[in-house]
Amino acid sequence: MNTIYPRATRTLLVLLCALLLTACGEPEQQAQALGPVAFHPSDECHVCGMVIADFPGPKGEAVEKGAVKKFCSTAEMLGWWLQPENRHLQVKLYVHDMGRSAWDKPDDEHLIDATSAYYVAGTQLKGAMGVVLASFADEQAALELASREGGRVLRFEEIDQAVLQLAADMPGHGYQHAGH
Ligand code: CU1
Repeated sequence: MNTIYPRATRTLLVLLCALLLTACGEPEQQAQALGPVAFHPSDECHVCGMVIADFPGPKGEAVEKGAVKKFCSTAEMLGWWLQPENRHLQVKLYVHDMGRSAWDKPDDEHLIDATSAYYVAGTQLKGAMGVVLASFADEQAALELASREGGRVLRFEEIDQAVLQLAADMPGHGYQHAGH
């Protein structure tokens, strides 16, 4: 029966439970608040230190609470992310949607969640450091680029060190990160 707790105490308990539930929901809300930030002309790549704006093609960024790391290419960001010491970080990864950007001037208005993007590898398009991975929000746009330029479409989960090392095997893409 309901005689164990007086009515006022029961009301308090209900309120307390509601508060606890709200508190549990908060970390997720904070993570979602880590939105993309615009690139500045003087921004340097977190990995190679080069000025990001000097290169064509999509860029990447890793946004965490109070810090943003920017990368000269999607491949550089993914290479950084694949390092075990970076995997535990609570970061949100963003890349340019090239379906809504000119290749030479990726538009910061169209930075998208890197984990749900489609990536085209193996085109002859020019990018910055590492293999060129053209990123798209829309699968159809990625498939169209792949059929036009050659290449294959990959999801975020399919990109590993082997994909990123393609750069070293292709003529004109001799760049390789030693020890990164
Ligand atoms: Cu770089």
